Amino acid sequence: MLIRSRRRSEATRGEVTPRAIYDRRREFLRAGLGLGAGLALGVSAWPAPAGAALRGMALEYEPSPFSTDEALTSLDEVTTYNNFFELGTGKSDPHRHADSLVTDPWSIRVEGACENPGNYALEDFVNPWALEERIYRLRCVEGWSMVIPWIGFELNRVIEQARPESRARYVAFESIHDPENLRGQRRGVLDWPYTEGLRLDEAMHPLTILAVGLYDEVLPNQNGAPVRLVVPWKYGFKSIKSIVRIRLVEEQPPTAWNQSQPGEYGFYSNVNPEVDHPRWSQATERRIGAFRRRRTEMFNGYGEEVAALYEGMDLREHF
Ligand SMILES: Nc1nc2c(c(=O)[nH]1)N[C@H]1C(S)=C(S)[C@@H](COP(=O)(O)O)O[C@H]1N2
Ligand SMILES: [Mo]
Repeated sequence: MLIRSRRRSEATRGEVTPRAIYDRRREFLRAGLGLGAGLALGVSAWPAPAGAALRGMALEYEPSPFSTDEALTSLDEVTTYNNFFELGTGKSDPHRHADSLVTDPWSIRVEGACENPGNYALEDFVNPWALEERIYRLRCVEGWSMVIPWIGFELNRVIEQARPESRARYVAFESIHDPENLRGQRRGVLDWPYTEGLRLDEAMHPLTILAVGLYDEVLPNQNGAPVRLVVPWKYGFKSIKSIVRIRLVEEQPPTAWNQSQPGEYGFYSNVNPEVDHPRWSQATERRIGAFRRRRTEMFNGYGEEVAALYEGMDLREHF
């Protein structure tokens, strides 16, 4: 696939050099994979760059068999073309205003219908889990897509640790609420704080991760620091950023986009080329950095893994 940089003059900043280093490291990892299972797959030969540590924790991680080997979207595009309405509604606003997201201190509350709720400092929330690199496609409901090397861990770890009660059937998520610093929250574009939700089995699925980094770096603010959800078979808006609360609940929880425009954004929001958004087709997408539009795949290409979750459901009704 052809990748081009948007502005040649910027090619040396955050694009060509880090990308080249990154690809070399990946070749090293691939070579390691080819040498048999006994070989350690850690990235110790390529220590995380200075700064790529989360409050003193180095972002050491292993590659994952769930990763796609499609060409990556450049670090530059991944961090300058974003949706993060707390930082503004324009695609370049999150990058421009990234500094106004205050992530220190940060704690995450896990609560609701569970036997082991907790209020965790960020370090304690992340530290217990081994990190993996998950290279996922992410497809925005607006019709663009990216391929991003996330660093994170499966959400099911956190949910298991919370020990859900049998009445828990959904998981509700909430983003930071800080209108003093977040310009977007001083306007009523959405009901703040941003909320999202998953059915419990979707949340427990091994493809569903909490990301704390991307491209070898701690998650940049504009991508949802310090912890964001990534659900690769759903439209991008389900992947809620800057999470402060995870709540096990009995009923399908309200979600920000569904509340604001229920006819346009359903609770499930599975990527589905056959169900159009009322104002535009979902049949094709533009991979950021590539020339040509491509066909959008059912469940964003993750159907083999997730289609069983929706057996017997009418996905036009439950869009
Ligand atoms: N809290 C919060 N999370 C959010 C959003 C947002 O505005 N606020 N935008 C969503 C949308 S529409 C998309 S497409 C993805 C974009 O993630 P990225 O900027 O890291 O590519 O984040 C999602 N998560
Ligand atoms: Mo999106």
